[in-house]
Amino acid sequence: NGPTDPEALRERALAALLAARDRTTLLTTCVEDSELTAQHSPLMSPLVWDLAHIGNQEEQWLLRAVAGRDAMRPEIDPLYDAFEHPRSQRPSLPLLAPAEARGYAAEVRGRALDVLEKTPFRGTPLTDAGFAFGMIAQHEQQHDETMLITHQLRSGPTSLTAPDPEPSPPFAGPDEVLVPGGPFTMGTSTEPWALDNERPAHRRLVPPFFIDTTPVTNAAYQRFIDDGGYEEMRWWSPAGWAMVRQNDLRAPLFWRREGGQWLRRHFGSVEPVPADEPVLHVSWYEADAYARWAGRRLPSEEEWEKAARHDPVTDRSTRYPWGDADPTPERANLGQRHLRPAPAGSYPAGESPLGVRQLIGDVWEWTSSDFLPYPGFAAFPYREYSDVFFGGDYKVLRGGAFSVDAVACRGTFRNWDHPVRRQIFSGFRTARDAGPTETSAPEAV
Ligand code: AVJ
Ligand code: FE
Repeated sequence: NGPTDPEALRERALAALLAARDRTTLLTTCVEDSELTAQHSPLMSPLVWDLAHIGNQEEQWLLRAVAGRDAMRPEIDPLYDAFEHPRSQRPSLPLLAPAEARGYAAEVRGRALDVLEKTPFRGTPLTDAGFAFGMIAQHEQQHDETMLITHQLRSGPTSLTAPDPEPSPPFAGPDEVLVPGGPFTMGTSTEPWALDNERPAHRRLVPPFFIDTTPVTNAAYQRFIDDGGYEEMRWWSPAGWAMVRQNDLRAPLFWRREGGQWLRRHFGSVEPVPADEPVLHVSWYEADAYARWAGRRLPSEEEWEKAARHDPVTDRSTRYPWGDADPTPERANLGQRHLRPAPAGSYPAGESPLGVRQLIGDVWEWTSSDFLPYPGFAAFPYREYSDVFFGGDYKVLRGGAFSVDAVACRGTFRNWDHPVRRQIFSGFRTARDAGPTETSAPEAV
C-alpha cells in the first residue's frame, strides 16, 4: 500500500514538483534557445512546446480546477492542447517564445505552490491524498521523458551528460523462471497517485508461464540480426513485415553497421553497441519478431505484472518487485540519473521474489497486450488521459526506463504506444507457456 498520511503526502508532492521542475529546467537550458524552437523530428514537438504545455496543464489543474482561479491567458489554451495540433505542425504555431514560456511556467508554479500549501488533502476526489499535485508532477516528468527523446533524436553534440550506471557483479541466475499458475491482484485501488488506467484492483487468473529473468540484450538481439531475422518473413506479424519492407529496416533505431561492427548514435555521440545492455529503441513489431525467432513470445500485461508484483508467500501484490518501499538508486535505474540502461542482470536489490531483475527501470518493456480498460475503469480526472486511447492501435509497455522518474513509475503503471514506435526508450523480455505440471525449467540439452 502507498503512503497515506496527508502531511507526508504534501511534502512528497512538493518534492516531486520541485524535482520535476529541476529536470525540465536542465532539459530546456542545456541547448541554445534557438534549439528549443527548432523541429528536431516530425515525431516530436519543439522543446519550447513541451515547456509551455507543462505550465498550461499545471495552470488548468492546480490553479483552475483545484483552486477555482480564472485562466491567466485563456488565448493560449488551444496552442497547448495536445489534441488540437499534431506534433509535426507545432513548430509553425505562434508559440510562446522561450523566455515567455519560461516566465509563464514559473508564474504558474509560484501560484501552484501557494495552492499546495493551502489545499486540504481530503474532501474532493481531485484533492484526496493530493492526487492533482501528484498527477501534475507525473505529467511534467512524462514530458521530461518526451523531451529526452527529442534530445536523443536531435543531431549534433549534446551537453546532456550523466555518469554510467555503477558496475554490478555478473548475473549468475537462470535465464528464465517459472511463475506458477493461479490468481493474483492486478492494478490498484490504494496507491494514492495511481492514474485512472491502473485502477481498480481486481483478481486475475494467470496460467503458469516462464519469463526471462532479465531484459533481452543487444548481444542476443544481434544474433537475431545475424541470423537474417530482418530478411525472413516467417518471424514477423503481417503488419510488422510491411513495416520492415516499407522502411528497409535492418536493426534497431540509431544503429548502423561500419566495418563489420554495429555502432549506435546515443545522445550526441557514436559508440559500439554495448553487448551486455538491454536492447533499446525497438518497435513492438521487432520485439514480437525476435520472440518468435527465439521460439518464445512476449509476456502479456498481466503476466508482466504478476511477475513484478505477486508475492507467492503472502499472495499479496506489492507496489514494486522488491516490496512496498519506494525506489532507490540501489534498486532501479530511474530518473535520468544515467542516460542508458545498466547491463542485463544488474540491480540484485531490485529483484522480485522469484528472482526476476530490472522489471522496474532501465528500459520500457513491450508486452503482447493491447491498451484496454480494467473491469470497473472510470475515467478520472479527464477522458483524454487514457479513455480516448483504449482500443486504438496501441500496445502496453511496462516497468519504466532510465528516462522516467520514480513518481511516474510503479508496478501498476501502464504506458502505451503504437507498435511501430522506436524512438521511445523501449526494450523487452520474452516468455513462454508452461504446462500445468511443470515446476522448473527443463535441463539444457
Ligand atoms: C502515457 C506517455 C503515452 O506522452 O502521450 C503526457 C503521457 N499524457 N501528457 C504521452 C501524457 C498527456 C502519454 N503517455
Ligand atoms: Fe501532456
